[in-house]
Amino acid sequence: MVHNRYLLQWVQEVAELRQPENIYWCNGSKEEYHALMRQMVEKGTAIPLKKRPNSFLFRSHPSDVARVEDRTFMSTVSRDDAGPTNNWIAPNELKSTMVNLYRGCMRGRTMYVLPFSMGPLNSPFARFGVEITDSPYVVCNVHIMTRVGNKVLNALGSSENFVRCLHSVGVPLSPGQKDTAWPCRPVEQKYISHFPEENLIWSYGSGYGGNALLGKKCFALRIASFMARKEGWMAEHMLLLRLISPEGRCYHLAAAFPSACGKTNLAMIQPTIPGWKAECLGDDIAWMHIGPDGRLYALNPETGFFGVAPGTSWKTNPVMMQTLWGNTIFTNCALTDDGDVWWEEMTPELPEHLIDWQGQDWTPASSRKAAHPNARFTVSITQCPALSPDWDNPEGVPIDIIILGGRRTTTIPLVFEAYSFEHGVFLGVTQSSETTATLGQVGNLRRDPFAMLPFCGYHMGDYFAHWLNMGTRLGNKAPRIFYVNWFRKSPDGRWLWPGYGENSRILKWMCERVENKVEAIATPIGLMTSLEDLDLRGLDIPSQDLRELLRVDESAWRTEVKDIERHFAQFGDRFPEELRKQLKELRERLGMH
Ligand code: GTP
Ligand code: SPV
Ligand code: MN
Repeated sequence: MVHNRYLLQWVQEVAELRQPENIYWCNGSKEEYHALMRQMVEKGTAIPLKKRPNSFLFRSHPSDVARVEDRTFMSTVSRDDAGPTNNWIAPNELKSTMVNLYRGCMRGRTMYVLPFSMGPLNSPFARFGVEITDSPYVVCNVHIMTRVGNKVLNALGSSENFVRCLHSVGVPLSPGQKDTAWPCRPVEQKYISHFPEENLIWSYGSGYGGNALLGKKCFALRIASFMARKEGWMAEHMLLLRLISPEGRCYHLAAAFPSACGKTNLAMIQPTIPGWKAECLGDDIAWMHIGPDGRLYALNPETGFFGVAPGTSWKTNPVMMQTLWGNTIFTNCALTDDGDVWWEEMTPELPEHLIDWQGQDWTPASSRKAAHPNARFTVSITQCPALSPDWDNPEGVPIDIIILGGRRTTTIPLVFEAYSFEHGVFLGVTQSSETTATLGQVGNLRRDPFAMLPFCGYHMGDYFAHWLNMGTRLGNKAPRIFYVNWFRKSPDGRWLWPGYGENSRILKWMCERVENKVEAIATPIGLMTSLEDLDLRGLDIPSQDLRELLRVDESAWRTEVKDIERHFAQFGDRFPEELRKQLKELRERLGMH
């Protein structure tokens, strides 16, 4: 029995408008998960994989394969509060549009009510939500990605303090009508709407990833970043990692890279340098608070990985390959003839025959990809063999190092360090990346401040000020800030840096900087390492590539400055003066006057 009257009343209101055939309160049990999966197998929407225990393949509709940023809205009462980087519609107008879409949208379907917690239930930093959805696929995914069910309901008690997360695929069924394998609306009819002033999310028309698993980007980043600013903490698009030196010293790292730029891979790094070990704490989201000792503590509010499949292999990410042994949901991967999944670069050799992500025959002669480039797996973090014992520590872990980065084929060196926390914020504000399949268009340069461009729940100028303010509060206990770029290419298109496990060499340099064990070289863009101070033992890279990786291309940087000035111009009078000062200093160091 549910006693929370706020929840009961909301569920009743939602059901009145949306007219589901029945209402199912999720208890969060394994049995519930299996029963829903069984139903989806019977319907033909889930394909059981013979080769992986308790694992299933789903194929989405070809129009519903990734987050839809153009259809994502931050609906604050005042337009200015959403800022220049968010799509905005006035709450009244957006709600009236969506009420019309929602009317009767669950006819012929079950409405699932799924209480969940972002963060460990015993953590003072946990925040609760309830997702109402008509997609059993979403329920199963949220089961893996968060803490769900009765235990959350009990912890919530009679409190009104939960984020209302409403989701519908938007495809009612008339009596006797057969459902499609992946019901959804066409792109221009999808809405991923946030009402941060009301702790409310309304999602319509998509069943995929961040559009539909509302605890993730919608709540744990957009709504949470809004809460965090008000309450004095941070919700960031960051992986969390513990690095252990040969002497046994632990370092905690948080890294913000844009979507599909290597967070999951770095979170699971297997250091190639002798004696160093790594433990995974999280791969996508970090909630950070200032602890009683004045340091910055971070926790991962999720319990699962929703990771990019293509590119994951025994060579690049063996820890993830082990994690995926079973109990995994695969979406938009290819199916092998013996009943396993496959995706591009998973194996050195191409399979002779596959069923591709759209259900068509595929052979190496086919000119198209077998898996969708944004094909993903959903798997519990507890299956990760490199999981840190502190992954669900209710207080989080103290952060020593913040890493920023992105995918840049030119200009940005392999690694450099910020001169100060304020300079680090400047680096975050100017963070940039070439776009990937997560966004449809591949290869365009975009500024993605702190990898939060699509996820900041309020005016980005205020967000930058909040970062600076956190730095002031942290003072000399603030983490050190570094910038990395694993993605440099030669003019003929080769990766200049081997990446993956070899990135541990760069992380080691960062730890040595924290310990003041190595000097750094002052350059116009920041503090850099000499070649001698990088541990490159056992690595076979042409020295000219190494020099290129660490070169500050001043003329390219002067062009970069012009782009940064255009970027700054959009934020208007909420833009912190400190950042203009940082830009001025960069110009001066580059000899621009
Ligand atoms: P989201 O889940 O979308 O937030 O992505 P993510 O940031 O977790 O990225 P992920 O780790 O899944 O990596 C995305 C792509 O980058 C994959 O194809 C990886 O193989 C590739 N990648 C990751 N790390 C490296 C690296 O060090 N070097 C190179 N060259 N590629 C990398
Ligand atoms: C991302 O795009 O950053 C993801 C995938 O992690 S999704 O959850 O779909 O947003
Ligand atoms: Mn992500």
